[in-house]
Amino acid sequence: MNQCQSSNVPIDQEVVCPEAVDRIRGIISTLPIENGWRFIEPLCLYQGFWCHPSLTERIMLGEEFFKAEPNDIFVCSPPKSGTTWIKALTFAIVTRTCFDGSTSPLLLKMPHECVPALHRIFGKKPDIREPGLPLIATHSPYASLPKSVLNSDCKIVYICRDPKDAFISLFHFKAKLRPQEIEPISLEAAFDLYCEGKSDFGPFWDHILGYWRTSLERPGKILFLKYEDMMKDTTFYVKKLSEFMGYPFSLEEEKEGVVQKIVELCSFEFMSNLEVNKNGMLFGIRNHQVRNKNFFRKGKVGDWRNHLTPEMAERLDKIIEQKLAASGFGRDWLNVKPVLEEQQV
Ligand code: PAP
Repeated sequence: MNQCQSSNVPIDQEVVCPEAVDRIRGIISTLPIENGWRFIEPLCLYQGFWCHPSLTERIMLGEEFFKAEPNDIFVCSPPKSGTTWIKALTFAIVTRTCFDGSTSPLLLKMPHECVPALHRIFGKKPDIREPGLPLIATHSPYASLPKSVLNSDCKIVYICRDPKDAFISLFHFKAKLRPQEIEPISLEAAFDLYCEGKSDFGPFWDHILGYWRTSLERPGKILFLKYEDMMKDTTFYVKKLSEFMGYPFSLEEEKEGVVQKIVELCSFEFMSNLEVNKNGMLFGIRNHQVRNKNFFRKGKVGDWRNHLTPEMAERLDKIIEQKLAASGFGRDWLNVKPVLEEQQV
C-alpha cells in the first residue's frame, strides 16, 4: 500500500492523497476565472477548457490517480448533448442479462445514479466503479482524461449534439439551478459567453474535435456518436453501441425484440414519465440539489429555433463551419445549407 492509499476509508471523504488535494486546490486557485454565468460556482480555465473548480479538482485527481481497467468503458460527452440518454442506453445494454424490462434499476434510479461520473465523485470513494459495471461517465475533454485511459485499450463512447440545441439546453438547465439570490443571466449574455467558448467544458468545438480526431486515428478506441443521428435511427445505433462495447446482441435476442425493448426503456417519453425522473433529486455542484426532471426538458432536435434569433443561429453556424466543418465534421448541424454544393447536384 503506498502513501496515497488507505484502508477502511469511509465513503464521501477525500480518500485520494490529501496532499494531492491540497496541491491541486493550490493550482486551481491560480487559474483564470470567468463568472459571467453567475452560477453556483464560477468557471476556471484548466488545460484550455472552462469548468467549475469543484469538478476541475476531480478531473485533476482522476488524471493523476485513476487506474483504468482494460474492460472499462468511458462514456464521454460535452454537457447537454445526450449524456443522460447514452448512460441509460449503455447501462441497459451491459446489464441486460441481469435484468429485464420490469426489474431494471433504470426504473427506480436516474441514469446519472446508475453510471458513476469521474468528474463528480472521483476522490470521494476508494473505487468509483459500481460492482460488475464497466461504465464510467465524464464530461472531461479528451486530453484531460486520466492518463491510464488514454494509454490503455479501454473503450470510449462519445456523444455530441448540435451546439445550437446544446446551448439552449444548457441555458435552461442553469436557469433552473440558479440560487434565487443570484440575478439571472440573459439568454443573449449567455450566448455571447458560449460563442466565446466560455461555458461548462467549453470551448465546445475543442471538446468535440479532441474526441473526433482520435476517433479517426483510433476507431477501435472511440465510438463517435451524434444525438441527431441517434434520434433518427435509435435501433441501428443501439446495435452499433452494443457491438462496439463488446456486448453484441445474439440473433435470438434480436428475434425476441430485446433491442427494441432497450430503445423503448431509454426513450425520452418513457424515462421522463418515470416517478424517479419526475420527482427524484440528485446532488449537484457543491451539494446543491437538482431535480431529476431538469435533465428531461424536451428531448427534441432543433428546439433552438424556438429561442435563437436568425442572427444568433448564423453566428453559431459560422463557428461550427470554421471550427468543425473545416475539419470534415458537423456540416449537418449548419442551418444554412452550402448553396454551391446544392447547385452542383
Ligand atoms: P447533462 O450533460 O447535464 O448530463 P444531458 O443528458 O447531456 O445533460 O442533456 C440533457 C438533454 O438531453 C436535454 O435536452 P433538452 O434540454 O433539449 O430537452 C434532455 O431533454 C435530453 N434527454 C434526456 N434524456 C433523454 C432521452 N432519453 N432521449 C433523448 N433526449 C434526452
